[in-house]
Amino acid sequence: MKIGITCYPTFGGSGVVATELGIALARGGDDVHFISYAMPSRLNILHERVRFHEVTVTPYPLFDPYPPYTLALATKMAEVAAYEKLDILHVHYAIPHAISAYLAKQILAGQSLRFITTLHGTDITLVGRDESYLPITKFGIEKSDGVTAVSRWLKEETAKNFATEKEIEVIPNFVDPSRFKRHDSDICRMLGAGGEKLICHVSNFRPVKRIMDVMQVFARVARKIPSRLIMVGDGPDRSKAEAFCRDRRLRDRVFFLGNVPNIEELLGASDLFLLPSDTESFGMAALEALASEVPVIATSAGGLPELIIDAENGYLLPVGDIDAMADRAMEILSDDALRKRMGIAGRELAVERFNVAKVVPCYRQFYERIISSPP
Ligand code: GMT
Repeated sequence: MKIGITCYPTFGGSGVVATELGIALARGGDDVHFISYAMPSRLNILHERVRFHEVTVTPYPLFDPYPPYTLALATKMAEVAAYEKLDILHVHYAIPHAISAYLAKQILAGQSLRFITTLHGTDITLVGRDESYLPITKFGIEKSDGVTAVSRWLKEETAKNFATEKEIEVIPNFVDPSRFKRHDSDICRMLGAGGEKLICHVSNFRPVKRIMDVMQVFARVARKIPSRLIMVGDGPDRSKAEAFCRDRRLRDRVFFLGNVPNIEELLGASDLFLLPSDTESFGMAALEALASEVPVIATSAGGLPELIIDAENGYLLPVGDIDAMADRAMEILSDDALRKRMGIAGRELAVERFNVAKVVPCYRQFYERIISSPP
């Protein structure tokens, strides 16, 4: 099959899922064409069946300060679909990708290009709900030939927020358990954490991730348990969190590593993962932690209960309940047997339910169904 994939090329979850999906499809024998404004950050392999097509927005004085990326993307999608004879176009994150795909389909009226939109989270729960984008997001969803959501919760939110009856297939995010596993890495030594416990957080540091809760939890834990915190990612709340560490004299215990590419080594050496988000449609980084045998403490928000089973592979707590999170963190970090038992349970769930080998064929079957359905 010849598949076009459009995503945000940054370190965000939707870009990660889209890239891993494309790589897995190419390894399975499909031709995959990524179409975006930059090479996706996780596209760090050379594969004969993977191509990247860069979207450039030609500058023109009248376009300042709003160059029409959506239109340039639609044009590139139509061009790639026509010349590469794409069977299907799969866009990740509804805004503006579903609209560009819809336009590309109109441009290629004779070729009957089908497109699928995968909803990831904030395209539905935050930005897509904003009045300024709601009608266009709903339009993009309803005009898609197929729609998938990464969790049952996100499917329900979409139907509710957009008052739509569009059929939505739930295909969860996935992980490669041969890559995300316990790692004998030098990372603890590098961070100077001899016998100390390692706590990890990975995100884009946006307000929805509540990274100040991560700081508050760690400040409480560090008082009682020799431990260090690794903060992976970058974003608007980083400065505030760094200032907190300076004020609390935690600078030598908290490491802001930025957007590091190979997070599997960091996760695989961690003892605990924290994800205190306000809302989370799925929680890709939490799944990668589970696969790495790391217990997760998260909020009982959004789709997180679909992968974190309270008291089995971690703990689920109310949003903002920092004291309870700190108590549970100390419980796990001070009881090696509990930490290991939870770690093993997390990996089992990741391998059984969210294995790349199980989930990617679901996408492929969905493509086949959409391609063979009447226009
Ligand atoms: O909003 C973000 O944090 C980034 C966003 C994205 O689309 O890049 O992440 C969303 O998609 C991920 C992949 O499906 C999910 O694992 C995240 O839970 C989801 N984020 C939120 O719902 C906040």
